Amino acid sequence: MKITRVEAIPFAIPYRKPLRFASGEVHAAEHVLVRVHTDDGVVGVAEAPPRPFTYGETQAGIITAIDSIFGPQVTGLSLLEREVAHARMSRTVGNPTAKSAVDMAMWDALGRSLDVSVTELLGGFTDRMRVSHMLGFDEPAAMVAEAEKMRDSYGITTFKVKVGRSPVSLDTAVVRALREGLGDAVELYVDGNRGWTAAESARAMKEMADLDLLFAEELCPADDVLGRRWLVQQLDVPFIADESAVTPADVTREVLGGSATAVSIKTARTGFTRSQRTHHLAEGLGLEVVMGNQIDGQIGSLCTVAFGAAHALTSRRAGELSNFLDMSDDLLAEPLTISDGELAVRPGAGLGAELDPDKLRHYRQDR
Ligand code: MUC
Ligand code: MG
Repeated sequence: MKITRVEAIPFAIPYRKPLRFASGEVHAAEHVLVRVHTDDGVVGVAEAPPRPFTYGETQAGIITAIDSIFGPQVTGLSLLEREVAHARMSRTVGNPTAKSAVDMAMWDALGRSLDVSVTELLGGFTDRMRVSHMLGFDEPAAMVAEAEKMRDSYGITTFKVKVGRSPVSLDTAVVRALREGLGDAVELYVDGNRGWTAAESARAMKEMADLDLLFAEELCPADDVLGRRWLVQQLDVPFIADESAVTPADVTREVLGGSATAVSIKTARTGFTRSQRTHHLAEGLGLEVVMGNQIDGQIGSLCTVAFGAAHALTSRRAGELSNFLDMSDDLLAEPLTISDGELAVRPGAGLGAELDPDKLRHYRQDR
């Protein structure tokens, strides 16, 4: 169970439909496949999705960080020494998706070595999660049509609506159209990706007070410390910290500072080892948790559902598990399927992510 090598492979898969939100837009999944090899011939996999507009990481930067820092730090360790790996990688500030992909590929390799699933290793609470679909910026009619398609084709009944545009009426009109078009049976929440000011957020939330929202996420920047605290205090729904709370320490700071009352856990940026810490912290503080999506492909979505299904708190709410539906293809030999609004954990060892070698050959960018 000793790590002999860590590979970081760039690949690119176009999106069928770009996703647009207040902090950026995505047209192609230019991600990094990470493979952790062991001396027993076991290979663990994970996927790092660079989000330059959120964390400053790029595809080339992730590869360099893994090849030159994180890969060498874990090579020679046993898969059972995940806390040593975490301590070594944590010495470097930032680079959350690079570190997380290495961490998750180690857990996958461990599951494969022990012949148990990662969900069982982490906690084994359940084997599936309800799915929340993310709706990117568009006209109200197009966003309603997209939500109806997701409900009718996949049984999805929870939607996260991207907001944060000016004037706020552009977005409040969308949320109203969704509630009127889809009725009371669906769950709706909003994510501003820091696009509004605290005052715009307050105005928008007042305008939407009758729309029965579940949560509000990162409507304004956490750097506007007093404005954000003022906003959060007047809301009657939990306020989710997403990109403002990458590490467990960030979560503590945001929550104790009154700037958030719930947390988004994204395995793409906290792996499994750090996500466990955030989960335990959320449980201790009594926070709602949503399993978020960093616009992951299918391997990343398997990581999210593997972690989310492992605990009661992380599987209570619908998880953001459907962004891969917007991609034109993927690397898995057997594609993920969402039915009756749920995504199941893959049975079998590790994450159950078997890659299609032809697809990897086709989409990889390094040869
Ligand atoms: C989200 O929840 O914000 C958009 C940017 C990112 O890093 O993740 C997505 C979704
Ligand atoms: Mg968010």
